[in-house]
Amino acid sequence: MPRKILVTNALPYANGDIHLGHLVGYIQADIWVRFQRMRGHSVHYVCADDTHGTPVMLRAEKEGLTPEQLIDRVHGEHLRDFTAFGVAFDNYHSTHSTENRFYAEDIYGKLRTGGLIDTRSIEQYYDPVKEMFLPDRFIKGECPKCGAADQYGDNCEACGAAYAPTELKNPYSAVSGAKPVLKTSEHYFFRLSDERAVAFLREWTRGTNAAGERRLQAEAANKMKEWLGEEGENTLSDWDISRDAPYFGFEIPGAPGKYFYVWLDAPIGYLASFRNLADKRAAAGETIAVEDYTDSARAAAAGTEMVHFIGKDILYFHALFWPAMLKFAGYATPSQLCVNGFLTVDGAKMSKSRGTFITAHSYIAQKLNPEWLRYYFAGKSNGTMEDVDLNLDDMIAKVNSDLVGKFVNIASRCAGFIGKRFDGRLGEFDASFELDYKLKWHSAFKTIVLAYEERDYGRALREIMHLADIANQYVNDHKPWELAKQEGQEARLHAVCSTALTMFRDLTCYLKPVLPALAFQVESFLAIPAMRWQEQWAPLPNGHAIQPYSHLMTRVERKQIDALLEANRESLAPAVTSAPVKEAKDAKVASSQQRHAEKQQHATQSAETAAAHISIDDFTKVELRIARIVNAEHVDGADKLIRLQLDIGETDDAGAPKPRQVFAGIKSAYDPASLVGRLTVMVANLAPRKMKFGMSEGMVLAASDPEGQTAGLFLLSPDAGATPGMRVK
Ligand code: B3M
Ligand code: ZN
Repeated sequence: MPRKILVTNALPYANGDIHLGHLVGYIQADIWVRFQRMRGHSVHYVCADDTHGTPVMLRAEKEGLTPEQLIDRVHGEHLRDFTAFGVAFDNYHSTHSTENRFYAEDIYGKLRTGGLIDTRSIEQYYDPVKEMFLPDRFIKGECPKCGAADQYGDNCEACGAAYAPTELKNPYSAVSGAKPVLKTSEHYFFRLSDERAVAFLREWTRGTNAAGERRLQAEAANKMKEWLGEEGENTLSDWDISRDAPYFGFEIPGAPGKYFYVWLDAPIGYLASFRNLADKRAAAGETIAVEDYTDSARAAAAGTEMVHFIGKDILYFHALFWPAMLKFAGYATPSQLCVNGFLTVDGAKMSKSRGTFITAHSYIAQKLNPEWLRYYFAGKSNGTMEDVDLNLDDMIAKVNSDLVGKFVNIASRCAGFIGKRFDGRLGEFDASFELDYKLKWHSAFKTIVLAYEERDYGRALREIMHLADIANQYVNDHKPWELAKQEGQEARLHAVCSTALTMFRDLTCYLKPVLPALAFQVESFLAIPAMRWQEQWAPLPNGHAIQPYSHLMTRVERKQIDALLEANRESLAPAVTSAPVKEAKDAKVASSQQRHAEKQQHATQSAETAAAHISIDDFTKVELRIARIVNAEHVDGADKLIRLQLDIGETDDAGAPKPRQVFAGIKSAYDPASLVGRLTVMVANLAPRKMKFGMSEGMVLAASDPEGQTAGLFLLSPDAGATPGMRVK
């Protein structure tokens, strides 16, 4: 029975760029959606921008835009970035939409009728200059615990303490700089502490999805236990769902001047985007029965599922408020939450000064292949809430060895013969290998399906690469390049290449959820329809005509990654914004922007006094590697240079070693013959330089006295044990 699944990704907030940290969760969801579809299930995949709230309102004001203008622009940018990374939503909508207003009012109205909305007076900080209540993040002051200056109203970044904004010493408004005053106002609350809500959440936590998988990952279920407390206990508090004007959002019906808090209507945006999708499809003559997914009774009858992919920082909203809101408004509740961890880069938090706060757009602008990242993130996903580390050297190694070295290599070694020798037509699958391969394919199939289903993509890829090893072994054993030279081996050559290409097709099919663009290219190269996952294996048919092979994927070079980091490195100079910045009303009070600029200035000054030193970041920009000198020769017409060929472990697309050529000014000290075979250290990421005698692709390191080589020149060598390609740091 095909499953009917509505899949969502968390809605990115409309005041910032999409970065690689976001992409972890989006890529995970997109892979899952593609996998389910290839299995024949029906999936609707929707997302939207999360547009309401104070940050959007203030950001728009700073940029001299209306909130609507800002969110329009950001919507375009976000959609552009997702599309570039192959994250293919069926609909990318907005929470600032008529559909969202409808659902927000409907859900709120039903909760109110059900006795789950309360009003209460609360005291809150108010900015008398800006005439607005201040959210915690917009109040700053000295930490009540450690005294650190400029800390936010909810927690201290210096000592980690959490507190209420009213506990801050010398508080000031981060919006105007004014001293905030306490003011009372009436707020609306969702009564999450109601016994019905608590009982429902306890039961909901224990559920499973239609494939029998637990609704919550183990870590998420544990968090729920912590939040819900022991059976019979009630540890939940009511949730404040209103904000006072001025606020960018939806006004609460019957409550002038009161707005729904952004987090109330944010998840409702899932439903709004879905409804909007259905309306668009209806205009094209296709029906999506929205209520089969949103109405609790109808969803139960239709057996539909609603699966949310989210980051671990927003679990609380999705596991407590959201299901309870839906439940008590008569809506279908989520079938499953798929929660991902945070992204670290090279083992550390993403950092603007290191250039590891990498925006999706910069990655595309630097012309890096988005499928490199999809592959790497997939390999690091195991279906848990653990953080994912993007280790840049590891990513280069994985992509180059798995995708280029193992996978693409199969096609590039065999396709040419089919074109040149057999008029582009395939022959028989190798009969002596068929039974063996079929068994391997079948056992891989089972593992891979299960791994994808559980979002343990790392396991799926390991199994796929195992199958790629089998295919490469087959090609290595039968050596088509040798068969091609031998008399009377035509039929054998034909079978070997055709067999390899069928295996290549199988691998592509398994990789397709992760690498959709590459799979699409392969489908046109092999001249086959869009691949699906079939339980039955059959080879590409004898006589089938394929297209000429053209290059499928290039290797990642470290210098591309370095350029990416460089493009994302925030300079220490005060940031120049092109957008107009409004003057603070009271010029004597430093606005948060000014404070920010001041901080930056301090940083610049200290960077200047330290000019005699470089930072570790500067040093790590230099990519030093162990190199083996595989050839050395005199250069005709050059009296100082020796032409070196240096092996640093790099290979060409066919897997053959590909040494670098470097011209080194060491002729006065070395006889070329004495250099061959020895190890030294090279700078591997120096921009290639065109010299009179050819390209020089790096530099070797040698010591000399400062005056002028009176004492000679001394090439560096590593201690025994170092091997070509090792990084020197
Ligand atoms: N916009 C996440 C954030 O900006 C939030 C997600 C909403 S999902 C309904 O931190
Ligand atoms: Zn502190």
